Amino acid sequence: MQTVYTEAHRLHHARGELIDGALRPPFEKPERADLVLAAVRATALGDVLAPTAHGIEPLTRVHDERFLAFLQEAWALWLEEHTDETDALPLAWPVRRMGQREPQAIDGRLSYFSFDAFSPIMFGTAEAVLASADVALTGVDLLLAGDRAAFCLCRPPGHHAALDLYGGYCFVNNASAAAQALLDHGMVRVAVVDVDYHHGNGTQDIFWERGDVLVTNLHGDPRQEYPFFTGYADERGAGAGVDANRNYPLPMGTRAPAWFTALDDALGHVRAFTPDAVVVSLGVDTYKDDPISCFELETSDYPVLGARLADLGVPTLFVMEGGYAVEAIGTNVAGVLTGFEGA
Ligand code: OKP
Ligand code: ZN
Repeated sequence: MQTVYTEAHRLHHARGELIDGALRPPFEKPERADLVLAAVRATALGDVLAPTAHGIEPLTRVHDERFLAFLQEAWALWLEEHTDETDALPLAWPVRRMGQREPQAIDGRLSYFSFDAFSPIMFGTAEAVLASADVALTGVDLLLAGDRAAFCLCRPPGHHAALDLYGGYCFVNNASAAAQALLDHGMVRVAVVDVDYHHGNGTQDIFWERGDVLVTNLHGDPRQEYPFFTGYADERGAGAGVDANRNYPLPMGTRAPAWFTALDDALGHVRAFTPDAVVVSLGVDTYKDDPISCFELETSDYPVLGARLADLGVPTLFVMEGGYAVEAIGTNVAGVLTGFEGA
């Protein structure tokens, strides 16, 4: 399979990440993509291509237009009221017992369009975010042209970004934009398999009332894990989307046997859905040594995951999400992809 990648991800490089009450060196950093690219190049996986520009239109299919416009202008607005010595961060949200009107001040608008304080915006964020979406949409083009699979080396990641909310290091939902683009180019049903350690609340939100996109999600139990307020098993979708959302919250310390049991259940639903394509939100923060996650998958488990996905026998788009154990991220991602190819 081919990989889609661009250096533009480097334009997004947080100065610091709000972690445990302090600004610390970020976990979500450019080196992550560099290491995944190096590992892919070290395998015989296939060519690495640059993305082509798809513009904003495919993103308006899954995001609110005001939200997309805000992401484009946020840094300039921040600079009108702040210096460029800090990244732009929200600090006060419209939660329970408050209204939901969009304010005018940049500080208020950052909060209005976000749900946490560890997804900083800086000078190059908007460009990097659009390039990351282009990576996913270029992968879609490869599937539409007949490739069996493609790897979209997206950074920043996307699965936490909802209709009009950014957070969790995510600004635009690359996997959702890709799924929607597949439908917009003639596919009838698309399934998302989100194997990142964290619940893909954004993807769930975007397709919540949709019956043409099945969203399945394995993740840390929201009673213990970020994003804390989504990811319960009883969240099954609404309206036309009832039963087209399947969550598998798993306890901290989950090891391969229990994880693969949940995966097999999710893949059973995918098979029953008879999708025309599968979009895999590929996070490898399920790895035992991930610094911010608490599952116990081993490097040898990732090729098994790839093989199980290949068994579906459906065109498959891999979209990069999380994974913060930099010493292993490349090996683990390459393991999934080569496991898929070898199956
Ligand atoms: C992004 B992706 C709370 C820490 C929250 C942020 C996790 C963002 C994950 N104690 N950490 O899904 O990998
Ligand atoms: Zn994650």
